[in-house]
This record gives sequence, structure tokens and C-alpha cells, in this order.
Amino acid sequence: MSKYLQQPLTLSRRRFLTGVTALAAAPLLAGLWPKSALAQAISQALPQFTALRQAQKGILTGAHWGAFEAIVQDGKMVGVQPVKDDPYPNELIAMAPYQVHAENRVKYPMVRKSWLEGGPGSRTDLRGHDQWVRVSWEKAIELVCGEITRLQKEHGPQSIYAGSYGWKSVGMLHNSRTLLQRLMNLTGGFLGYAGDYSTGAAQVIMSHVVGSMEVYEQQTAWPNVVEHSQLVILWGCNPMVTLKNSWNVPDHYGQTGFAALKKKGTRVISIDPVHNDSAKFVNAQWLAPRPYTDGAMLLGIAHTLLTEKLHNADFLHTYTVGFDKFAAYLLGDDDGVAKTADWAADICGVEAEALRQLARDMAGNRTMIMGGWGIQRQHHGEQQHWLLVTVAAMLGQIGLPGGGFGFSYHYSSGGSPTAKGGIVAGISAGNAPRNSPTPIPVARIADCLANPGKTIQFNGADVTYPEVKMVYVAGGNTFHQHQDTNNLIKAWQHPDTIVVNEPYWTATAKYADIVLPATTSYERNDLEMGGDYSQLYVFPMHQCVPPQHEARNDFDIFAAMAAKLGVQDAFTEGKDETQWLKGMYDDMKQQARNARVALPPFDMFWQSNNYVRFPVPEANTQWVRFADYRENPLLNPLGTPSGKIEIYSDAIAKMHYQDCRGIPSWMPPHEWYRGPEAEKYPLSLNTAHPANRLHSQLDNTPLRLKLAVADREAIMINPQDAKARGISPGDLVRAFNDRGQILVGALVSEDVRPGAVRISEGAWFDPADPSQPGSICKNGNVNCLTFDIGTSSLAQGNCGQMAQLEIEKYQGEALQNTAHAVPAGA
Ligand code: PGD
Repeated sequence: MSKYLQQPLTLSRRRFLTGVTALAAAPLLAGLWPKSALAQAISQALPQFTALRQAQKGILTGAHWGAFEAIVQDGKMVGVQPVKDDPYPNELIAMAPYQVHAENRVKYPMVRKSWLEGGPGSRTDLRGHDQWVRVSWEKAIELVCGEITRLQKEHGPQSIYAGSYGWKSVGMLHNSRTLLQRLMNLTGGFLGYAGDYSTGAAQVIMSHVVGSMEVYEQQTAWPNVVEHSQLVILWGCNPMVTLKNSWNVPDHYGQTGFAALKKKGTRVISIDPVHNDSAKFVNAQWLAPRPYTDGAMLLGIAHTLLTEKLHNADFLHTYTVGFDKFAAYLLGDDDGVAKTADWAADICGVEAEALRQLARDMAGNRTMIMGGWGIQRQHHGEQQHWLLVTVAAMLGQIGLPGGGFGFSYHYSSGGSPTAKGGIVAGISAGNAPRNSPTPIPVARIADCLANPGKTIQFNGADVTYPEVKMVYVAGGNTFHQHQDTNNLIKAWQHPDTIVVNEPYWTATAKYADIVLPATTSYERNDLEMGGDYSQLYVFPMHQCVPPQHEARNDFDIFAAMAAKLGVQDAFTEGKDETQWLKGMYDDMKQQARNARVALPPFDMFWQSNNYVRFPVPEANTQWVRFADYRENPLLNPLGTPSGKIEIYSDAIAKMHYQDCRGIPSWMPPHEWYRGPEAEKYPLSLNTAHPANRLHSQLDNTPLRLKLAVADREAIMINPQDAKARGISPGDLVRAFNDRGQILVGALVSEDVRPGAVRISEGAWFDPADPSQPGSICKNGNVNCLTFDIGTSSLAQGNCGQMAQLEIEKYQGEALQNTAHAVPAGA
């Protein structure tokens, strides 16, 4: 047996011995039976459990960016190897050793000095620049539990915001967000959130228009798209980048779909202010609208379809409601403005003839519109997705092979055909107590903290903010995810207490009162599904290295709090890590068995260091979204009030919102190139998801340097805009507006249209002087520039994809980037 094969057993022994039953026997079993032989024996006996890995060199685990084997030497992770089954492994997995052994790990429980000395609410203005004091775990647990008890008693569950939005790590047991909510539900309840930062606007509007959130639904299967689509429109998405990651462990099937389109030579058009990697990969034609004008562009296309009689009147009649009202709007019957291609071209900057030709091409071919989500992370973002569905309905191809629209081809490999087997259900948050407060829209958190008692409108209801006294974050990075960072800093001073469970000293941790060191997923055992939409794999996530420093698993942290608060048995259900995993596996195995897929017993599965790949039924490779609705709309109605696609929504019309009417329409956004702000701030910001990390995760690894310019987040600037400001490639640039300022590095490129600049989201916030409001961020956190208002009264999504700004060559002394440094005393 090679040295590598022995590693997992040696490293895990301590934990195996503390566990009971299954895993306790593991070292012995492996010692007697080489793993490859074990896997072979299993695969012979159980055809679905194939020995999939080429060389079993390391410890099998997984992350949001792929499944891999960790190579461990002398207790340290030193390398990785992607699993053989991954068709598109990426460089993010190679960062795992740097994650585990990062210098900016939170090593011990830490408490902000003023809070420790003065108690809750003390000198909240010092958050982010106070001193830190190390405390024991016992003390830390006592402090947090004391605060939970005080607040529940004196102010009720609405005073504790424990929604804790964030991407955490993969793993169905060690799910930090759910574990936090499980504890809070057992101890009196908490204030949670509705929606998410990804699809805040789209998920609400789509529920009214097609009767489901749509953005997270399975898409027409890729093989069907490759076979039938003649024209693919990438509308505001960059799948070859965003498909690197997924919510579970990715199957990376989507990339194979795009590769197949490329091989076949299918025509693709990319509509994006940036000539992105995916457009280049599939040799797409590039149409570059001005930022935030896609709604107008879609109206120009719709007008052309209508006036050139290219629309499918039969489809509209049978499957939709309200087209007559929309047609009247298109023609300008109600406002005197016909939304012609010329009208649209004037706004969006794409030539009118190109818009007319696009409409004709879409109508003349089997067309699949793949819509991204950035276009709805904008003021009035609801309109874009509503209009995309409306144009697709006018084309009349919804429910046909290779036709219609799909809003998840760029995310987690939507369209990866669904397998047949079982699903691992994670640990649950449990039942919320009856008096649990009404959740707030997730992106309104800063508004809520700063304005207790304020009432906002939200999807037909009124939501009144409670007074939040405690914020608990576990698995999220609020100081990255939220818009208008400097406004957040002010709002963040309101609560008495902020607790953060984190592996790293992120800005969110630095701005907390109590920071509890959490393990990374590589320091614990877990299970995760592979393929969000395909549900193709079950991956064991074996512990690779022991918990680093004094880090603890979130499960253990919350279990300790549960013990202190008298709810330990309810929290743990009397089970340890091994027993939880075995229970989850056994439930999944039973489902698989019902689907006639045999799996090995848990012990054998776990010990084999292998993973399950479920079979994919042939029929699923040709699955077409909305085909059942198209075939029989009476028997298979949509979940809308009319049962049809609602181009006019009576429900929305009756809400009487000024910023979201009963039909999709064009409304100028809060800030844009024609607004008054553009005189001072002429450039329009695009804040795409980064290519080299997941949101803010991995910003503290060497991969950052691959795309950083001048050691900062890059800003992509068109040569015309750079020249006009005397900016050369590689220069340090100050990007600014009235809300904030950041240091970025100039990437001068024709890949971005003039007037637009791109700065990816996710660079950790690093103010030059944290005691000064609006101090320049030295690492380039783009949310210092974005604004914090809801997309509309309907969805209250975030507007993180937009802002007007100006840039200048930075003339000051080069400031040291300290985004990934450990705060003094920690
Ligand atoms: P992540 O960087 O994934 O970002 O915001 P989100 O907060 O999800 O942060 C997750 C944090 O969890 C990291 O700090 C990580 O270290 C920590 N973590 C990981 N594993 C564990 C664990 O096991 N336990 C604990 N306790 N912590 C853990 C993302 C959000 O940003 C999203 S989803 C979107 S779509 C938005 N995108 C944009 C955008 O495009 N543009 C702008 N301007 N702003 C955005 N914000 C939003």
C-alpha cells in the first residue's frame, strides 16, 4: 500500500476512535483489504457503485468548485488531484491546501476589547478598528449564550437576526447556516430573511409570470439543446466562468454542453457589455448594449416581432394572458411612445437594424434564450426576466425541443440530465416557533438595522423592520455581499452584539464583536450531492487534516451552545458526526433502492474512499422544460392565477406599485448613463462574478494574483476611456463616486464597450483607515461603489450590478494591501 493510501486512516484515526459503530472499524478493514481491491469488489457486486477514480492517491473530498482527492503529508494538505469523472476540473481546487493552511485563519475565539469590557452595545463605533482579546472556548460560548438568553427574554426573537446569508461550504451535515438556525429555533426563534442575493428580483417576478421561481428549475436537457437549437442567445451570462462553481459539488456538465455547441457550430449570440470568456469560447457574435438598458433592447425586439408579424399569435392565445395590453404598450397606445427598434437603439446603443435582424433570426430559427442573473440585480431588475419570457412567448417556442428560455444554464449546470437514485437530505433547521418574526427581504438588512420601525412594501405585503440587537453570521460574508459598504458600516453600528463563525479574518469577522474560529470543510467528515440539477453523484467528504489551531466545526460550536442553553438533546438528537452521516446515507440508500439502484452499506461506502454515480435514464437526456404544459395546458397548468404565462399580471397590477406595473415595461434605472449623476460619474459599472474565486471565497489564496493588477482587483476599461484619462495598462486607478472609493488595477481592453467598466465582485474590503468613513478600500471591494436600494417594491432584490462612477490614475503613495492580514492582537 502506498504512503498516500495510508494517509486518510492515520489522520482520521483520532476521530474514528471517538466515533461509534461504522467508522470505528475502518482502519482495520483498510489494513486488511487494499482500497482498490475493495472498490473493485464493490463494483462487481453493485454495478451502480463503480470504481471511478483512476489512481487512489489521496483523500476524497469536495468543494463548491469540484470533487478532488487531497494529498496529505505529515498532517498538511500539500496537493490535490481532480476526480477522474470531472469533465472540466478547474484551478480553484488547487487552492485547497492554501485554504486550510491560510495565514489569516481565525485561530482562537476572540472578543472585541470594548465589548468584553463594557458589555453588549459598547463602543460599536470601534467595530473594525478596536483591539481583540483572546478568550477560551468556554468563555466564548458563555458570552454568546448569555446574549441570546438576555435578548430572547428582554426583546424577543425579532431582536436576533440569524438569517446569515451566504455560500458557506458544501456538506449536508456541517451546514453552518442551517445549524445556526436550528439552534435559534430551539431557543425561541429568530429574524430570518426572504429571497437571496443571486436572484432576488427574478425569483419573485417569475412566480407571478410562470408560477415558479424558475431560476432554480431544471432546464431543457443539454443533449436536446445541442440537437435541436439552431440559435442560442446568451443574454447577460458568462457560463464558462460561473459554471466552475455550484451550490453542491459541481458535475461540470454545462461546460460539456457549450463545448458540444461549439463543436457542432451552432450559432450563438452573446448580449453583454463585455465580450466575455464564454462568448469567445463558443465563437459567439457579440452585441454590446449599454449597461442597464436590456429592458429597452428587449422591447425593441418585441416591437419588431409584432409589427413584422413574426410573433406566434396561436401560442400567445393558447398559453398566455394579457398580450393585448402588452401589444398596446409596445405600440405606444397608452403613453404615445412606440417601442420601436429605433427607440430601443437610441437607449441601448445597439443599432436598430441589428435589433430588427436579431428579432428576425430568433423567429426564423429554433431559438434558446439563456438568460443570466446579473441583468436582474439592477434597479427595476424584475422587468428584464419578464421581458425575456415575453419575447420567448412571442416566438412561440416555449416547450419545444431546443426552444424557449432557460435561466439556469449558467448556474450549477442547469440542463445536466437528472439521474435516477437517491438524494442526501441535509440536517434541518427544525421547526420555527409559532411566534417567529416575519422575514425581511435579504438585501434590505442594512436598511433594517438602521431604521427599526420602518415599513416597506414587499410583493404585495407590508414589512415592518424590528429593532435588531444581535446579528449572527455563520457561513456568509456580509461585508462582501452587501451593497454600499460605507452605508453598511454605519448600519452595522446599531446592534448591541455581532457574532461571526468564520475560518478566516474576513472584513465581516473584523467588524464583529465575537469571532469564533470555524473549521474548513477539509477538517471534518461530511456527505454532499454532486450535480445540483443532475443529482448524479454522492460524494463522501473525508476529513483530510485535523481541525487547525483551535477551530471547531460549526456543529460542535452550536451543540456546545445548545448544551449551555438546555437544548442539547434536541439539537444533536443524541447523534455524533458518524451517526448523522450514516443516517443520511441510509435514507438516501433507501430512496435509491426504491428506484431500483443498489448501493453498498454505509461502512463499505465510506471505507472505499469512493463515490456513487447514479444512472441517467435515457428519457431524461431529452427532457424539455414546459413540454407538459405545451402538450396539455389544462391538465398541466402553471402555478399562476390564470394557469398560463402572465404577460399581464392582475395580481401585480392590483399592488399599484409605481416601480412594477401589471405588464413588463421600460423604466429608467436609479443611476445610468443618462441620469443627472452621469455628468459627474459618466462610467457605468458592471460587477460580474469573478473567474478565479467564488464570490469572496479564495480571495486569500495565490489564485488572486492570477487576475489581480498592481496587487488589486482589476478594473477592465475600454482603451478610449483609459486614454481620455491618461490611464495605461497596469496603472493603479482610483474608482469613486459619492458613496465610496476603491483602489483597482487597470486592465485596458477592447473587450468592454466604451462607457462601461468591469470590476468583479468579491475582493475583501480593506479600508485604508477604518476609523474614517469612506476611507479608500485598498483591495478593490466593488460594493463600496454600488447603491443600496431595492430593485422595486415588488421584489426588493439587490442592485449590486450597477452604479455610475468615475476613475482617475491614482497619484498617491501606493498603499499596502492588507485585506488578508490578521488584525493586530489576533
Ligand atoms: P462568500 O464569499 O461565498 O459570499 O455572498 P456570500 O456571503 O455568500 O462568503 C461565504 C463565507 O462563508 C466566506 O467568508 C467563507 O470563509 C465562509 N465559510 C465557508 N465555509 C464555512 C463554514 O463551514 N463555516 C463557517 N462558519 N463559515 C464558512 C455572495 C453574494 O454576493 C451572492 S450569492 C451574490 S449572487 C451577490 N453577487 C454580487 C454581485 O454580482 N455584485 C455585487 N456588487 N455584489 C454581489 N453580492 C452578492
